[in-house]
Amino acid sequence: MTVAAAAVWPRLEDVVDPIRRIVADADQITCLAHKDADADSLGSALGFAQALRAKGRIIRVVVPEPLPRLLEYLPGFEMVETGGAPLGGTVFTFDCATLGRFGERRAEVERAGTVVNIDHHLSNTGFGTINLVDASASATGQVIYRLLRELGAPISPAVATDLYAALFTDTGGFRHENTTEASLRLAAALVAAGADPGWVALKSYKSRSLAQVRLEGMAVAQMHSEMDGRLLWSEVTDQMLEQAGADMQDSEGIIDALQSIATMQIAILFKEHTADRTKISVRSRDPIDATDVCTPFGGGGHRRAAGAEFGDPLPVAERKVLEVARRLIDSAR
Ligand SMILES: [Mn+2]
Repeated sequence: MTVAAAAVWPRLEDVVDPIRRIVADADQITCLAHKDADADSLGSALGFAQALRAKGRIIRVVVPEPLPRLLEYLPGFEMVETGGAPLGGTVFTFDCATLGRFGERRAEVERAGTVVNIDHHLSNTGFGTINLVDASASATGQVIYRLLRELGAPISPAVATDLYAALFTDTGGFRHENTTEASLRLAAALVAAGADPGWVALKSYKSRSLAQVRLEGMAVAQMHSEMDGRLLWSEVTDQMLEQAGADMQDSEGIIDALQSIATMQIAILFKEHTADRTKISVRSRDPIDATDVCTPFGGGGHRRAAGAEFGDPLPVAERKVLEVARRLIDSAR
């Protein structure tokens, strides 16, 4: 169950002064994206970091392992660290709803002196010292843009490009239901500030490797359809990765093929990370909430896109999740 907690979050104007003080006083600031970082999380972190660097602050950008190499087009990507030095005393987090999103960095976030949690997930648990959560924002990048403007930080073409990529991809190229007047107006402002929409679209959706497309072909070819096509699911196994010459990062995008089918109410991609570690990506259409498929297993996300991680082998995870999905579709009839 998602709880309508949005009203209790402090507003931007209530937290901007404390954030301004934190930025001014910190010896070093670490910008932390979530594991399996997407362009919203990492683009927000990189955009924020570069804007504050321009103000002379010492900033690091850290991502839990592994390095998300598909995002190397984001301006500033060369500053991204995985592993290495521990997080500093002041940590900003981007697009992370729960502490579970930090993977092996979780304990460090819990120990950090000050955590500024910036996000747009309704399900955010408010783990920060300061929480700037706006569930009405289409992307965390949108929240970052407003914050940077309030802080009087410059929006350079590099910052604009990172935030545009965040907004563009979290709205599925301005096709998802979270595309709003505000997000389209922000897109125009970011283009005015130097983002190139054609280039970001090329890098986001038209720069795939052969291995990625081959892997998608395999996953689509063996897709399962149940309940008159309402439930669509497939899997990526270790063996498929080997056959396609791909790695798990290349499975990005397969779920989009599944969710493009007209009858779809729930689409699920099961990913075999290790023999006893499975991850799922879930998409849904009305009246089904994708988070309802994932929260029973400790996952979460948004109404239309969610995920979860299991300490189970692939077949076990499939059995558990498909049971929940079938029940949700049954009760939605
Ligand atoms: Mn996001």
